[in-house]
Amino acid sequence: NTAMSSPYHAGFVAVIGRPNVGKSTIMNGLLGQKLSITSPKPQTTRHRIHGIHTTEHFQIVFVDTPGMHLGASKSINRYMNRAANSAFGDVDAVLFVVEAGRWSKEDQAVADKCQNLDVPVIVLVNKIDKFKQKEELFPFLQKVGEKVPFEALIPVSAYTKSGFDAIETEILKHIPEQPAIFPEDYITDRSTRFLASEIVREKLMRTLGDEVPYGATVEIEQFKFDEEENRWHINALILVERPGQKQIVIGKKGEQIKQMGIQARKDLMHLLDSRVHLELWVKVKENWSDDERALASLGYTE
Ligand code: GDP
Ligand code: K
Ligand code: MG
Repeated sequence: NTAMSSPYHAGFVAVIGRPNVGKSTIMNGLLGQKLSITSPKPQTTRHRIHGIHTTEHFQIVFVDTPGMHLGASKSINRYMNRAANSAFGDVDAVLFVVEAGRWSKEDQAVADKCQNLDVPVIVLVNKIDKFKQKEELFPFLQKVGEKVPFEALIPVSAYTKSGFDAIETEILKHIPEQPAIFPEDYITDRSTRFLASEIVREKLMRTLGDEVPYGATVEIEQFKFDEEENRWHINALILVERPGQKQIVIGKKGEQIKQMGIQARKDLMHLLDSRVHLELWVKVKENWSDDERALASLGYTE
């Protein structure tokens, strides 16, 4: 074959939008691997995280972000907005995710930010699987198109992966010709230890009711491979803000925390490709989410 191979492309793409539109689910879907945690609760993603998708022809570094939300009064909420905003810097394109059929003030605030960007904005209208009749979507697509200065507007579903080929094609138009930025076997900028703490936190977000998860964070206290036992030993400390929350996390006869442990362990074995011994502990640390020093020591640093 004498055909010239096409030049290599590599670049950064930020995934932005208000909480709960499906940013993390979309990034995981594009990566073909679950990296960023997801749940039906807003503010599941608290930290910026890179997901690196490398092929023979291109490397796309997705930057998943916490959802931008209005009225961030607590320190942790301000941290999340900072993490989201900082993703705008030095990217080659932005994926602005919105939810089909729903446009709120928070979407408008993100759209307003997009007005001043000098990088292309690709709008993804996600969750179209919720619409049986595609025609029902047209007025919404039109409305969104009028509000955002977009390069492309793509209806997608992270559940069915409808529209995913179009996302990749569109991104490739905007990332520069250059060699890969990260080694080809890198999947993220985050440590395995960080990913482990996120897996435990995901179980909290998914399992507990509405109030507790926002007051909870996870610290990995031990993370080591035992050669003799041929398995990882992981101790994770769940920090909550009040004694009542601790009781809820533990549950009646410890049933709640046991179930979360079972689910987290399953994901950790998958992540580490190894057997895992997991211990979960719960401790009260009052007001950690509104205390700058506590936040920094718990890894909430830019
Ligand atoms: P983020 O806060 O924007 O990162 O949103 P997540 O990725 O955590 O997703 C929020 C919720 O929306 C979760 O319950 C997801 O399972 C759900 N979700 C994500 N993508 C889709 C989709 O394409 N269709 C439907 N029906 N739900 C979705
Ligand atoms: K979420
Ligand atoms: Mg997220």
